[in-house]
Amino acid sequence: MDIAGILAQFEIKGAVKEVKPLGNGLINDTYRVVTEGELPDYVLQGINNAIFQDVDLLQHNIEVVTAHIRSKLEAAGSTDIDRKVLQFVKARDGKTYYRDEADRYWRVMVYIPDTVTNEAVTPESAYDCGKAFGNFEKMLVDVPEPLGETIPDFHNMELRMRQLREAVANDAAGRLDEVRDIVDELERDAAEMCKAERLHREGKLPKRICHCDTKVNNMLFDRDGQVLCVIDLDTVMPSFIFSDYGDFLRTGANFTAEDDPDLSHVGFNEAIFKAFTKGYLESASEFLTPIEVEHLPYAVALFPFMQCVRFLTDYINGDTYYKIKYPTHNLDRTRNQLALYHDVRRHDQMMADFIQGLL
Ligand code: GN1
Ligand code: MG
Repeated sequence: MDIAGILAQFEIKGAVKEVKPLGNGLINDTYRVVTEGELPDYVLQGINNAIFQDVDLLQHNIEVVTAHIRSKLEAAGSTDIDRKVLQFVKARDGKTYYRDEADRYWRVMVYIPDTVTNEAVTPESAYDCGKAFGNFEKMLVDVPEPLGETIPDFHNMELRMRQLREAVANDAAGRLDEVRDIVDELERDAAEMCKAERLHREGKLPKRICHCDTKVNNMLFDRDGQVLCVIDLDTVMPSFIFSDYGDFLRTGANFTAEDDPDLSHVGFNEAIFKAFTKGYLESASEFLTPIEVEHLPYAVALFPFMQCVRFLTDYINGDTYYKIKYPTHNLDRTRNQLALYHDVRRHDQMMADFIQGLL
């Protein structure tokens, strides 16, 4: 891969000293481009266009969102704005991405220096994360133009069930026998978990601009632990707010990583749930409708359930979507998320009571 040739397509300043891998996303390939001297470093990303098939739409969404956030920060008199919103570097043709001869897509952002990313959440940071993601949604309630779905029906539970059923019907990797009990278990709760789509069809649940990948490692913190900004904007699209609220807790409030094969480590962390929910509602309650608030505990259960369905579908299909490190990686992830789902359900009443108490 001709990294130097790709970088030459972008209007970057300074001589490149080193290019090294950055982060641990499961989808895109990300590198830090270190430049000589005082000039800024950059982040180079190869966009996974098997997953994000409409790169033009993807980058359009991101441009609209970052410009809107920037204008909100300016209007609020915020300082240090370049560290609070991502800035994309234009390619020679004026676009914010470049397509190489091999039909791979690339983009470049300015690297925000002196930042820290975290893989784990503490009750203290969970409160700030809740505020930050609530605030992110709040800034985007009035985006000036409609955004597209960068992955159509990304968090549509009905679609995810259809994909699972299709995988089961095909059994492409011959793995179905091994996981049939898990499929049956998921089927038992599937109708209940598809409630959001029903409420939406009945006109009771709106779609809003959401981040849709609200993991703590998709936020940048400064060296004092303050949240600076939300990153990884590929999945910013219209969705139910459950996406942001529920998916954060799926990873943040699990006592262990989503792929820990030791299920005795898996469990729902009440302290993190409470702190995150408090922060989230402090910034989001002014625009949320009662039906959205009432279904927040549903959202907490929905995301481990949905992720379990997605990992299992990929396992049955023979690992065509998520990067894996060993053959049963997706199966371990599936079992982990199922265990988390069950533990969350044991907290249904606690969650409802806690949210009621905050209002
Ligand atoms: C993917 O690449 P990463 O880790 O940010 C996935 C999420 C899943 C997550 C599970 C576009 O996100 O939806 O929740 O893996 N992103 C996409 O680890 O499918
Ligand atoms: Mg990420």
